[in-house]
Amino acid sequence: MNAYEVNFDGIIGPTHNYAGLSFGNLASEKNRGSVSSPKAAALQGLAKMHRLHAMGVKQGVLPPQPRPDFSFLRQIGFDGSEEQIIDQAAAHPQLLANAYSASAMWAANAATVTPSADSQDGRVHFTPANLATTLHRSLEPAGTAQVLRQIFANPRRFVHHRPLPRQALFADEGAANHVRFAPGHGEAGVEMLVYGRTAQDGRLPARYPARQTKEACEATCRRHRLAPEKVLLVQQNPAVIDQGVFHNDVISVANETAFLYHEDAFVDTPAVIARLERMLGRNLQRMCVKRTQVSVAQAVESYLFNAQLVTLPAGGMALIAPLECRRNAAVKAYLDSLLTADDAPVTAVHYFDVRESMQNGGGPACLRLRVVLTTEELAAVHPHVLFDEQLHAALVAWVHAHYRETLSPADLADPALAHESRTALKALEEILQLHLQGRCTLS
Ligand code: SUG
Repeated sequence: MNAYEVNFDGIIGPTHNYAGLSFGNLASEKNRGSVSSPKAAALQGLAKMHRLHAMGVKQGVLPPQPRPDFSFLRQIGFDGSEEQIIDQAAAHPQLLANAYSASAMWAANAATVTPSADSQDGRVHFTPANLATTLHRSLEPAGTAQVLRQIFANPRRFVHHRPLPRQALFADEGAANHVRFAPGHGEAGVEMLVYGRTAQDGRLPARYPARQTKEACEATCRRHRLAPEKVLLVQQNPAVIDQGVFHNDVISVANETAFLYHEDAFVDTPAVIARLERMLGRNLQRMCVKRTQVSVAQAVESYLFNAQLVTLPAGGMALIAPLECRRNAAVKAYLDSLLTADDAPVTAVHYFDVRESMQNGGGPACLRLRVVLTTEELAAVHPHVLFDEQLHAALVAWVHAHYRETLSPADLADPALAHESRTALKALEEILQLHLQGRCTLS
């Protein structure tokens, strides 16, 4: 089956800021209160998409969500006009920051997606993540569902599930904890879902939250009609969660049968690898990073595993790594060694500046949602979100027209920001031909 992996990157929204909202995400905590640059952030994201597109990798975009989320602010008791709501909420800066978060940029947490080759009904399945663990991210699922339904509209090809119940037992963070292995994108594969906790087992991180449950993974597999013998549920190592690995994509990444992972990624990592190879019926192209090569702390600092591992149209695989990997001597040495190894599948490493996102704990892989599509499915995608030179130029011009150079936490109290953000999204609706304002009831 002819199929492609399309990377749908979240466009970084005009209210991108550093509010320290994610406990257990070390970068978010460290940069709380820093001044952000929404314009630089969005341009960095677009530059990454542009370069991947130029490399021949299929690329799409997902829009930012309307922020601040006025329906949330009304729900928690602020009322009156838009200005009055912001004025009241400004007395509770943390609540206002939650309403203003541009966190939908991290599209790897938007949804879990199963390609049609893996689902028993031959359709592509989407479950928007409920993101139940953090308040700011729990505001995303309705907007995400609305957008995914518009982009993947044909019910003969695409199935949209509702987010799982927004409750601790079903806490779900989407594709960041979902890893697919297959000999080729279009072939049936094995889906590995990684959880941090389960109601049946007492092993928990001691310090930081485990954001994904086994129960959520099981529910997703049932809904997506995955054959049980093609699913592996794996527990993330609680000790690495406590070192800042809040999603699996901060400690492992796979593409086709290539697997880059840290030896401490899972509870009993060697057993996970052995089971995967049995289920796949073939060997993985293993790139196991030892703690003597790169410690978990260095992995979290550099976001080595939050690289994108992509198949190049001309053959080989490229690793799309954050610049921070080049600056870390141990990580750089490891990546250099990959390129010279005879049997490593990685044929190129490209370093990208996504610093504005990195400072909130989001690397190159966090910024994209992988969707494997056959030629026919790709033809059924809303065409205005598929990346080309024209869309790139339109989005760059749009960012220059609507984004602030800088944003400090105090700026969130300025009602002008809400109006700017809304004007920007209205203009984006025209460019992408999408309806984005559904949840935002501005007076
Ligand atoms: O959920 N940061 C995001 C980063 C998400 C990274 N995604 C993946 N690993 N796939 C999070 O913790 C910080 C927002 C703030 O503090 O202002 C934030 O939400």
